[in-house]
Parts: sequence; structure tokens; C-alpha cells
Amino acid sequence: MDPNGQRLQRPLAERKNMLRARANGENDLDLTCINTIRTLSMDAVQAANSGHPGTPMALAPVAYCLWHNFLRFDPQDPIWPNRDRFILSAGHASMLLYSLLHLTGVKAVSKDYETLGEPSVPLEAIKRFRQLDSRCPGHPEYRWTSGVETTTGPLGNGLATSVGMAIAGRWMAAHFNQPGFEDLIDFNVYALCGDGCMMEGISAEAASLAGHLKLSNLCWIYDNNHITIEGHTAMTFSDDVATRFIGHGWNVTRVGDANDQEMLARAFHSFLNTRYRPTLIIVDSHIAYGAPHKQDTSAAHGEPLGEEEIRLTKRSYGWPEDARFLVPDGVYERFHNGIGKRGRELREAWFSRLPDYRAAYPELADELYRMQHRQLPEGWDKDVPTFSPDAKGLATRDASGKVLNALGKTIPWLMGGSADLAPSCKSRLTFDGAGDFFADSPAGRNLHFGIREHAMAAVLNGMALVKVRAYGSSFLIFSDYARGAMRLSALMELPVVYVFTHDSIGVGEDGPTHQPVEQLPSLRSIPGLIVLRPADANETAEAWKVIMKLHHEPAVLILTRQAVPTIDRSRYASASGLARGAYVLADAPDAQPDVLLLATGSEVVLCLEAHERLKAEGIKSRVVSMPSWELFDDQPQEYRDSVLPPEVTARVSVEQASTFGWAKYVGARGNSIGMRSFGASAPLKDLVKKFGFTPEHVIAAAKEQIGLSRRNWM
Ligand SMILES: Cc1ncc(C[n+]2csc(CCOP(=O)(O)OP(=O)(O)O)c2C)c(N)n1
Ligand SMILES: [Mg+2]
Repeated sequence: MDPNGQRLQRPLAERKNMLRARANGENDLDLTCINTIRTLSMDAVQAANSGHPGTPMALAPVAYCLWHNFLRFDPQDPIWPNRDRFILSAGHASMLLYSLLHLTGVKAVSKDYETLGEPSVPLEAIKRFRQLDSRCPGHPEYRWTSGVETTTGPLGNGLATSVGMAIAGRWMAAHFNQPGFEDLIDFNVYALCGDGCMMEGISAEAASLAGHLKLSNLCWIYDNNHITIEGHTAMTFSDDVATRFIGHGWNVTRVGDANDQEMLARAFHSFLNTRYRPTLIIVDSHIAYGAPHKQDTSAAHGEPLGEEEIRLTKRSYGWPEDARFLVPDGVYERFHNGIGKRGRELREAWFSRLPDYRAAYPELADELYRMQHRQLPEGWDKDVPTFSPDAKGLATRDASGKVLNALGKTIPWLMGGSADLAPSCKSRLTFDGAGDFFADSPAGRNLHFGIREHAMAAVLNGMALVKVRAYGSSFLIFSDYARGAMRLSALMELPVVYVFTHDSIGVGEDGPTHQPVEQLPSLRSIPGLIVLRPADANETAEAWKVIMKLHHEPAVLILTRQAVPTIDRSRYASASGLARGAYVLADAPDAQPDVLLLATGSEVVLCLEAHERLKAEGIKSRVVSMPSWELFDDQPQEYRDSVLPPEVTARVSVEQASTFGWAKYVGARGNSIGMRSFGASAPLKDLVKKFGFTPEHVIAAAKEQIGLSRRNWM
């Protein structure tokens, strides 16, 4: 529909195109393939009675042109490291991708990276689109359907993730390509997006970064169909997208008709011939192309076409009207002889050169292998420091910076950066040769994301998907900005590392805008995300060691701005207890405490002080350092009971964050000392008094608990 409600006529060019195709036997098979993608999508959405048929119908020719003619991807081995990546950022159009995975015969890959030989998306899976356990869920899910390069659905995220893949590609090329092997790594990254992706802020962050970094291995295809859920984009969106991207430093080209294979091919050639810039291809399309009553309407976005409309649409395609899930003769072969043949040849040629590469550059070949298998180099933790006891101590962010640098030296593919806060987050790799990743120095390992937290997190996902060990840093308060993509790290089971410092009211004078309160519990609520808040320098070192061994879990390392004492481990338990999530740091002499003091991060030392003072009064307490709830909850019941004996019900938790969730450990009658409001701008010494983070307050709470629990016994 145009903004005045008039239905738009199918443009003359498209009609001509179809006629031209019919007149030419060769192109006819192209059109049959395209219409197969369209009709599979329509039929699947109709069978599921939910989903988005219109966009796959419109974009089938675009995807066909790219996959059939250009994409360097072998369906037999969808994890070949140098494959081109294709991302469907408009994840709601998932049937477009499932149709391609089916028709190209992409093979399923097991979780331990062994190709299985089963089809990733059999026709049965398409027939069961959106049903329980189908390989065709509502939106594409990484690690569930082989050939899906990243999970998409939250609009804009796929685009930013593609930037991370392109960055990783650039870095890998600079690191691994050597004389005689200049093109060992040279994959391209394509992402297909719609109006929604363009409107989301994350796409602007990501486009700006990609343009700045001159990522010429990156191509975005924008489906300019003027339709979103509420109707015509005239209601919401009047950006001049071309001008916007030219402003971002991109090569911008247009295809005025999504059905025009020739113009599409020219646009892809323009991308392949462009250096020093990413490419945006703006494609004008008609949602639900060919549907007589739904084309160009938002009705084609999120609901099935309906049986009658499907019949009429198939008629307009010259398709058998009653056929369901039809794949006509010649279609599989067409894909097999195009992307299948090209992909197999490229992959085989690539693998056939590996033995020579290994002979010439054994260390690099070993790195490439380990990196692709998420393994660590021998001796990766040999330089991780231990920290001597020190009452003054150091901030855990400072300890983290030292540990990160020790790891960076031994793990060449550990790289990352910050959203403009590296000096504060201590996340810079400072050793010789670490370098900065810039457009003209892509071998550098210090990334500069600029002030773009959401894109940073998505970029980290993209890097991790290419198997770089990626980390990013900012202040904990700004994790809110990154959260959309952090959630996807967890959903995709990617071992991304988030380093968030300035973790509490400990920020002091910066005040409540910068003092996290609810961020810690809210991150703990993300399934699969490992949150670690170490108490001192040695717990920080242990935390990094745990993190580096993770294969499928993202981790958040939460660190202080202010110094915290380095605990004397000859007097108290070893920091290696961190690996179990929680451990007894200090105990009653007879290991029969009357009260448990549970804490994380900077509040652990506070509890130690309370513990010593209680001891002097003859009161038996146990201090439990609980840096990671997730790791602790994974321990056997026996261990958990040994740390938190069920019979000791007098319990106090102390944490400078919202108390939300602590009841799980302190019980209904326990006491949680935490934040029940936003913080305030003041020196920290005044804030700890105002908000009750003093030994006196902890001692009073402990005594009250003992009184309470004694009463309970009677
Ligand atoms: C971040 C986010 N917000 C909202 C949605 C819900 N949503 C799914 S598709 C869509 C409209 C997208 O329009 P467009 O990208 O133009 O896709 P088209 O309808 O043209 O296929 C919306 C709002 C979403 N998936 N992600
Ligand atoms: Mg649209």
C-alpha cells in the first residue's frame, strides 16, 4: 500500500523480468528455484498458522542471486573456517534461510564439530516449522540449526554481529596470511536486513564503526520495502538511508527491483570490487511479491497468507495451485551445481593447502587449529600472577588488567577492547606487539569500540562466532546498554568475556547515574551467563582462569574501581575456591558456626572484619565468599551443604547491590544487607555509612540473626 491506502501495481520491470525469464530456458530454472523458496515459505507459514511469509517471498530472488552465484560456502561442510558468512538480520524472515539450507542440502554438524552427514533442514523440518524440536524454529538459532551463522530476531543485532565477524576476518587475515598463503583467510560477510534493522540504534552504532574501520569484507543488503508491522514506513521512517551510509563511509549501491538478477549481480560485483569501504546494497522490494491481495501490505508481515490467497499467488507464479511443499525437478540439482560445486571446490582447495601451510608455519597452523576448536595453547596460564597479602591492596580492575595482560601474551587470539573506557577498565593489552586494531593495522589486538556499548556486545558475539576469544569492557552501569546482545551471547552459548568495572556505590562521587544497583541481579537472571564478582586480586586471577576454560558460556567479570585489601591466604582459605563459585573463607575454630556471613566482591573483606570482631566477642561466624552464584549452584548438593550447612539458619548476606535473589541463600528469615534505593553522590566513606556497609552494621545483623535463629530452635 502507498501511504494513501492505494494498492501498488506490480512494476513494469518485474513483469518484463518474468516474461524475459519465461522466454529463456536457463532463466526459467532460476525462476523455478526462486519460486520454490517462495512457495516453501508460504506453505510452511500456513502449516504453522504463524510466521512471516511476505519477506521470504520478496527476497527469494536476492538470496538466490547471492547463494547461487557468489557465496563461498560448502553445504557439505558448513563450518569450514574460510567460508563466507550469511546473516539473516531480519530474523522474522527465517523461512527464507530454512528454504536455502534445505535446497542447498546443508549438512548437520554435531556440537563437537564433526560433520554428521544428515541434512540440517530436511523437508520434514520445514513442514514442522515453529513446532517443538523442529530444526526450523520461529527465528534462526545458532547451535540448533547447522548453517545458521548467528541467532537473529532482535532487529539490528544481526547487523552488528556481522561487523564482529568482519573484524575477526580482518584480524585473522592479518595474523594468519603469510607469504605464499596471502589468501588463506579472505572470507566475506553478508547480512540481510529490513526497515526494522535500519531503525534500531544498534545498526547506526555498527555501521559507524564498520565504516570507520573500512571493513571492505562486509556487505549489508537492505530490503527497502517500506513496510513494517504497523503499516507503511511513511508513518515512522524518512531517513535518506543512502546518504546516511555515505556519511558513515560506505559504498552504497541500489537495486531498483528485487527481481532483477542482473542488477543484483552487478551490485554484488560492486561489493567485491570495493576496497576500503563496506558496501550497502539498497534493494527495493515488494513484500509478499505476487500475492494479489497482500503484496505491499503489512498483512503479509506476520500472519499466514490464507489458503485462498496462497492459491492465487501460486497461480500468479505459474505454480501448481494445490501443490504443497513442492520442490520441482531440477531445483536441488541447480543448487548442487552452483553453490554446491563452487563451495566444494573452494573448501577442498583450501584444505589441500593446509599441510603446506603447516610445514611452512607450524606455530600459526597450530594456533589456527586450536582457535577453531576453542582450545588453549600449552602453558596459557603460566604467567598469571599471584598477589601478596596487602592491607591496602588494589582495585580488582587493576588486578584484572595485570592478569589479562599475562593471558594476552600466551593466547594470541585473545583480543578485545572497550567502549572508550579502557583506561578506567584496565582492559588494554600493553605488552610489546599487542598493537591497536585500526583500518590500516588489522593485526592489532586492542579494539576501540568507541562509545557504542550495544554494538560492542554484538560485535563480540560476531568475533566469538568466528572463534576469536573476545572481550569487551565498560562500566557495570552501562551493561544495560549492551544487554540485548549480551542475552544473545548466552542464548548462543558463546564464550564472550564482559569486563565491567565501577561495580557499586564504590564509585562514590559520580553518584547514582553511575552507581549500579540492579545490574548485578539482573545479569544473574540471564540463563547460562556466568557472573563473577571477585573479592580481591587473587580471586580476580582465579576468575580469569575459570573464564578462559569456558567453551560455551559467556562470563561477566564484575570489578571494583576502588582498592580492596589483598586477603592473606595463609590465614584464610585459598582463592582457588573461587572455581566452585562459593567457598568457606574464614570459619569458626570448630567449624560449627552460629552464623554465616555471605558476601561478594568488595564486601567480603567487610565480612572478614566483622568475623574477627565477633570472634573477639566469642561469637562463632563463618565467612563465605560467593563470587559466582552460577558456579556454586552447579556444585553437588554435598559441597553446597558443606559451605552453607542447612542447620545454620542464622545468615547475613552483604552486597552493594539490590538484595534481589539473596533470599535463595539466606532463607526467608535471613538478613540481606544491600541497596534498597539508588545511591548518592558523595565520598565513599560517607556512602558506606549511609547505606549500612559498616562492620558495626554487619555485626548487629549477625547478632540479631543468632538471636532469631535461637528463638526458632525453641
Ligand atoms: C528489537 C526488536 N523490536 C521489535 C521486534 C518485533 N518485530 C519483528 S519484525 C518487526 C517489523 C520489522 O519490519 P521490517 O524490518 O521492515 O521487516 P519486514 O516487515 O519488511 O519484513 C518488528 C517490529 C523485533 N523482532 N526486534
Ligand atoms: Mg520492511
